[in-house]
Amino acid sequence: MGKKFYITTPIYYVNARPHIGHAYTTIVCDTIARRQRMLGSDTFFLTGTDEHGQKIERAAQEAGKTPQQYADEIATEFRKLWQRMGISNDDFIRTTEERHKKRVQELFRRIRDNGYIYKGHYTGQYCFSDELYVDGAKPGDPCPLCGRPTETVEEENYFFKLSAFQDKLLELYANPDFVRPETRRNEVISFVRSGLRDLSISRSTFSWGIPVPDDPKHVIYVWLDALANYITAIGYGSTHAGAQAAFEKYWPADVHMIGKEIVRFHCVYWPAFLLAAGLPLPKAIVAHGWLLFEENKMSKSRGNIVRADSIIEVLGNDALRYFLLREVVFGQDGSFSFDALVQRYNADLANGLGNLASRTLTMIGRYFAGEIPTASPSAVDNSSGNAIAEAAQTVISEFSALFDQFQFSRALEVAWSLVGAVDKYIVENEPWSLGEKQDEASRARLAAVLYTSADAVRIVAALTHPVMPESTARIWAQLGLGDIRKFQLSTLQWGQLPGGIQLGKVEPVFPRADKSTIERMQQMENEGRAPAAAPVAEAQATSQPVPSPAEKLPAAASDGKITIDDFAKVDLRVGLIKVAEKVKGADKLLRLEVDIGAEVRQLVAGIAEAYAPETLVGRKVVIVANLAPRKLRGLESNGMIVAASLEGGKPVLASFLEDVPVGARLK
Ligand code: ME8
Repeated sequence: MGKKFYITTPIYYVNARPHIGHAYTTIVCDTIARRQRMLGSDTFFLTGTDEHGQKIERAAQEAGKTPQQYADEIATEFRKLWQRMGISNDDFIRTTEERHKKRVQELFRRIRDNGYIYKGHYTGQYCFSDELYVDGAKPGDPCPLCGRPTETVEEENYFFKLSAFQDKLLELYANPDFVRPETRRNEVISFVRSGLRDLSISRSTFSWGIPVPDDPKHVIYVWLDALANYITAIGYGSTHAGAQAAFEKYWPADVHMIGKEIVRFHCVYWPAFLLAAGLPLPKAIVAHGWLLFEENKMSKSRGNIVRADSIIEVLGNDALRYFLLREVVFGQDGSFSFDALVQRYNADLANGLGNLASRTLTMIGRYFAGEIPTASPSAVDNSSGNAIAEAAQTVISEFSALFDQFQFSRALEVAWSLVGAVDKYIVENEPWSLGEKQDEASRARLAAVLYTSADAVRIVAALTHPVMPESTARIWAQLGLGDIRKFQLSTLQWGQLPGGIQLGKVEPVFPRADKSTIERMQQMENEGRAPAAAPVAEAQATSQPVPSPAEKLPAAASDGKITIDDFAKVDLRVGLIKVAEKVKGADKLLRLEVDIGAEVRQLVAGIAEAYAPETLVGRKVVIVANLAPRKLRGLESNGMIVAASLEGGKPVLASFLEDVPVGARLK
């Protein structure tokens, strides 16, 4: 094994279900981890959930659950989503696990024994959303991170001597790689230069946390608890020899990947805690920007969330991964929209790499009986082919340099320049015309053209395997190269494609998406529908190539006409809304009682963001009355309310201009 490489995501709060903002960080880390594994590094990739603190305690209370029940449910959602998305994390740490709690107490003891903790009294402002002490603020002042009003906290606390580390921290930031990108580094430097006050690191007015050693009336400040996950998960503070060895091997982390809003905790508090404990510091803290939806940061509190489920079910994991890495300039904020996703998918994947792979392989099938033609020196001796070979070598080195500088979008752009160059090369050399001719020179040129195209496809697949693990594995297998996971990326160079090998079964990897693709994703979003089983993660475990969910597209999108009998199966009725109320803990859902003539039905509808409950009572709507019942948030929903779905997923209820009797059938 080569050098070790340890990378972490933030551990996500369990006050809300995962959305594609969380998926973004996790995908970025997964991609980096996969590349490191391909380069032969002994890689450890950690993610997990942050489960203590007042914010979680309050969210659980609102949901009518104990904090542990609540945390168990949401942590399971995160874990399952990462499995469905094929995320290759080596561990998943939960801060409510015993191993974590004991080791955090050990860290607290060590910092205290080193003289950096003292008891004091805190009166000041606190932001419960960010779990942040806001120094120098007055009652009612907003939180500097999220803008919500702070609350006054007055209690006996343990304090951490953060002020003792000001100079040491500033020395650390002199290393330009420690905090990235530059803008974040400057932000941190100016924050620390403006002066550091000691930090309260315990709370005594609630109990959902890890008890302070020897003083269990206090619980440890949730950020000290959470940040420590990066060392507890790999064995810090354990008495087991194996765990200790893992800690020795993997710590310090090579990259802590975070969103830009938690820079202060990671770049100021975390290194100070480690310095106080006498532990080595992480090598780099890398902060990315936010995914925006409709111009705002995607977040639960704003209610402008898109989940990964609908996208991965309809277009597949790789489409989401490619889109996020290609479309968002890493470090900056980036907008998400279904339109942009589908456009990128079609342009770069369906029409780009997918089309190049399938036309190249289909022609090898047709003209060389599915055997990669041998590229004899005379055959490749044509100048445009040589230009492709040279371009490919340059792409390999540029892609690698850009990728290792976290410039994923540029790296992919560079890789796609090769796809574009080969497309052009194919058009110029017209292999389909060469294929019609039988003379030796034409056959040799045809062999050279198809070999050149196939080797370029191989190179793009190898480079982008960390980004699109499933589809590139399929392309690799179609090229007859076997299991891509066995390929050592550091050896990649032009011309390694062995002539004479037999192609695997050639199938399209990225079928074109059409208008209905967006509608289907939006519809799933609106319904807040949990995805069906987990076909992708399960299929991955087998040795068979994974059929991409996108392959289902043509069937669903085929001109798909139904007969009048099919339509007659849908029982559409006029309903009168009698009761409408919000569903606790679900931003999008309303519970409705709807009179459909013969009976009053309970329905759960994803329309809470578009309609206030009180505006719905007395309104006539259209109901699908014969849908099988299903449960949403524990409530049985008997039927579906019909609505138009607008851009961004906003529902608009179907209604009538004339008066219609309740229970009337629509046909
Ligand atoms: O902050 N765009 O957890 P959290 C991009 N528990 N990334 C986003 C995003 C968006 N719109 N929304 C969330 C916490 N993220 C703490 C961390 S670490 C010791 C403790 C990603 O659930 C991004 O990585 O609020 C961000 O930093 C993280 O989720 C915040 O997750």
